Amino acid sequence: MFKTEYAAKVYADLEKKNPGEKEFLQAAREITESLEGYIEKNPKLKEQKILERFLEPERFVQFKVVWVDDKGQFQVNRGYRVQYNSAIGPYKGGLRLHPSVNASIIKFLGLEQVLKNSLTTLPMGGGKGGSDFDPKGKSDNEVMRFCQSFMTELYRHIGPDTDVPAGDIGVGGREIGYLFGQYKRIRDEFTGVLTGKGLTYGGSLARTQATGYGLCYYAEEALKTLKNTSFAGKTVVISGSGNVAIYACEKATQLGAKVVALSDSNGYVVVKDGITKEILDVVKQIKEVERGRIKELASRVKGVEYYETTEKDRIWNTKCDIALPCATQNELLMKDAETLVKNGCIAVCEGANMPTELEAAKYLIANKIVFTPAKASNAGGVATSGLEMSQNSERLSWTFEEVDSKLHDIMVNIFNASYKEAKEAGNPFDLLTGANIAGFKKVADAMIAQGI
Ligand code: NDP
Ligand code: 2IT
Repeated sequence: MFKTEYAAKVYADLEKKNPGEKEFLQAAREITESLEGYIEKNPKLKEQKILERFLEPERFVQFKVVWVDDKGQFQVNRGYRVQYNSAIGPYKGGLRLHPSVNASIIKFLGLEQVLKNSLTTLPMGGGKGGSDFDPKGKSDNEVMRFCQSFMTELYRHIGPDTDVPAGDIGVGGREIGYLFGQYKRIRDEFTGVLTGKGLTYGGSLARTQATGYGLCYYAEEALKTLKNTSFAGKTVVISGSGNVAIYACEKATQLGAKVVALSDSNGYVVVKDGITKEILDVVKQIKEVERGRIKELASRVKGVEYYETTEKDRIWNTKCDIALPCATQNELLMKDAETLVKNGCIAVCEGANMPTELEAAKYLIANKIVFTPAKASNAGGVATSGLEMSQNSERLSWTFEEVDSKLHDIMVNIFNASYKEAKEAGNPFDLLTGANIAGFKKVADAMIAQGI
């Protein structure tokens, strides 16, 4: 619900211009609702239509990607890059490869990225891209041919001082390698045009771990401040079993928690005694090396139960103190939020982008659950991408400890910034409003300074 006519009109106009774009409109609504109070107090923002300008992407590119599969058949996919906002630095944000990818998803991710990148305090604007290509079941050569074709179009839109893509769902070290190789060949330039690169060609130590570790650093700070507690001794449920989930599991365990569940898009595993380092090594082998299903953990490790996910049978039914949604958007519904609260859960900390439905997020905040919004608590990945860019620029590489300690400081700073704004806006538990205001302030200021 909007409190001002102005915000209601901005949103209604956006709805008209972007019909049917469910995820984009959801993110835009949430941001507009959070910012309206702040905008009312700063008339200049309204005069210069900063919110309207902020919600409109600077550029949106859609292109054709044709490639040949192992059987010699032609395949056609659709590629995207949204260059959302460059007020505070070159566009920066990941590439997603998943059959569900469409304009709405790319735009919601790009919009979120603008605020997230601002929160990191590093000089990065926001962008996002990807394709409806499905990497599941494809050979390495098929993935390589797709990535080469994708980059053959994308290269003209990006560059180390223009737009720096990275990984997201379906894009990890393998894909970044093929994309980087093709960019280098076309441009004849060895530059830091992508982040998440391999360690032998300009990647940063700790980038692989960064999003999951950063999530736990932020959550630890939030737990301390809002509930005077910590991960130690807590039972944790994590959805997903990809890059973010695996390293969130690793860090939560190091901080003394017991992680009892992980999932993928088919189902979830429950490990009553907790996922030890040894069990997580098996998960890494299945997911990172073999690209298999989480179900296989049950046949390889004793004491692991597997459940197919259904409407009713959901990972969030597993009793826990802390829930870390780390798979995808809108995976935690209102009914899941109710179950979590009923079961005594004290914190929901988002690793994925917009994993919690807006109504569910509001419900959690109203119930004084420590709710940490994605754009703040998953910013560790892109923050470390920013550190990779710094290392590439000075042609040096820093140690794991150096990068990890910078990541930790950045996450604590992001918590403090979002908490300060949440308190000023009237509710210390509303880190969602806090993060939106803290991220927006800097971008709005830079937009005003640079004129139209
Ligand atoms: P991965 O591709 O490594 O893993 C994705 C995981 O989520 C897999 O377990 C996957 O299961 C599951 N998943 C994906 N789509 C769906 C779906 N539609 N329904 C159910 N489960 C799904 O991606 P990441 O771990 O990198 O990304 C996870 C989330 O974190 C995304 O929201 C991403 O935007 C966000 N994020 C990632 C960052 C990064 O640095 N990588 C940084 C910040 C945020 P399956 O294998 O069955 O598809
Ligand atoms: O959503 C995200 O922040 C990412 N997928 C990481 C982006 C990046 O540029 O590292």
